[in-house]
Amino acid sequence: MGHLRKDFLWGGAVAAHQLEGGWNKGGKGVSVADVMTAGANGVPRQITDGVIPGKNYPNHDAIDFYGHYKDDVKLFADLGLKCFRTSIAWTRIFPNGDEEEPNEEGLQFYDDLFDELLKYGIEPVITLSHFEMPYHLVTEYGGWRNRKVIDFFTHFAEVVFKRYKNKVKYWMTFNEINNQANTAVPFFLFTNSGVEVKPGEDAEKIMYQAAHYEVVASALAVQIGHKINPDFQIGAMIAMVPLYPASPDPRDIFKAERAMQTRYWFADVQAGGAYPTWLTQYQQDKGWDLDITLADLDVLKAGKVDYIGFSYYMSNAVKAKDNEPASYKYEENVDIVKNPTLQASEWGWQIDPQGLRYGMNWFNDRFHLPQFIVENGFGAIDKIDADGHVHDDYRVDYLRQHIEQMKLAVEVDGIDLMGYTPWGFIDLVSAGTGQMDKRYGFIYVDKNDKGEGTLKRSKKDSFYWYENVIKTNGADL
Ligand code: BGP
Repeated sequence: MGHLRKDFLWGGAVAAHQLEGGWNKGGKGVSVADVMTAGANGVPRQITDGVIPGKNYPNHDAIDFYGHYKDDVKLFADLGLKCFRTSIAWTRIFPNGDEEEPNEEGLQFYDDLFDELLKYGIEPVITLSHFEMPYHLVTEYGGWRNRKVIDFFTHFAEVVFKRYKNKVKYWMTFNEINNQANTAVPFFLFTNSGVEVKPGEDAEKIMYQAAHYEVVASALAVQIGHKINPDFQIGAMIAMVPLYPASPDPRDIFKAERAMQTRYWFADVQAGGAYPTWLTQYQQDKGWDLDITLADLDVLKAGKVDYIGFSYYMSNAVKAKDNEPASYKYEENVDIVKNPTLQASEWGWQIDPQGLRYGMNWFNDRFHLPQFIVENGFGAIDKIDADGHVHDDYRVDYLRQHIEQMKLAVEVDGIDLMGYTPWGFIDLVSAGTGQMDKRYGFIYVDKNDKGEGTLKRSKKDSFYWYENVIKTNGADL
């Protein structure tokens, strides 16, 4: 029977634009996150072309971690965190993205933050681009539609790898790079790639081109990073949402297979170093003249990641259409059906702890690499009770059940797992809704959807529970 590593990285995860605020402080430029409005009552977030007076731009101030990081890191130390996953805001380092020289004030901010973490023995785990890139690269270059952005990104990567080579060991390139596989939701392409699809354009083709440049950039970053410090561990970051067949009908089973292939080819490329045959064939059959060169394919082979980082929140089920085309093309907005065996959160995210073990086995059998669960958690509307505290037993239940499955994957299935960092362990702006009140935290932050509140931090019940989980290395759940 296997067991959790002795130095298992129990931690917490956040992303720069969802908690830092200070969107125009310290020389920072405008990022794609800064031009997105908050959604409300089922209305999705809007992608704007700038800052519209009177609109709610929740990422501008977020929870002002930029101004509170010292006190916050002290709280993280109280919680007992072994690691802290955040991202570097690309726009703090290169405000426009295409400069030669970095912004020293931005570099200094992360130096100070990493020093503060290391002071308490908390290891930084850093994502280079978490749903974020300079907005200037969108307006001037079309975001990741443009091959030039590979150079801008690798320059950014090289600068931060060099600067923090003695402070940061664990890195990831692009957050949830595979979310953009769902081209029916414009939000994903914009946050992943800084791409806006114009009427009449083929979103799918554009996605495959942009994603190709990103995987090439990611593979180059892996090579650059290893040269700067051979001890770096540089991972992929994949959103794992297992897609089950809706029934035992072989057509549903093949549909689910194609759905998994469509969502996870990014892992084939980043961890396996090559495109899967079905996709190369599909792209050829479409007659797309994609800019994918032989030299790029060599880069992909030479820049395989060291580990699979992934998020896990839910699973889905898919059903074949009556007249499936030979391609069995998977379209998320059409092919997903409700799984009657599962309950869902208020946002329709189906709760499936065992799906975590399934996803881990799926990755393990394909790539034989260490894994790192870098997001997992339960978004809910918390209520402050009469005693002034949040009693979030529902959150503890969710996490306990998922950690149990994670342990089975390690102990029974023999999977090598580096760590576990629950998402949004301090309340922050939701990426999907842009709201504050979809909360994941163990630490409550006094701020509501309208932007009102004192920003005061306080401990929820889940804080004390997780503190004990870490203390007992997961023995006491
Ligand atoms: C992942 C993202 C995070 C995050 C989380 C929860 O997709 O990597 O940035 O926010 O999901 O999603 P949401 O905030 O929409 O509830």
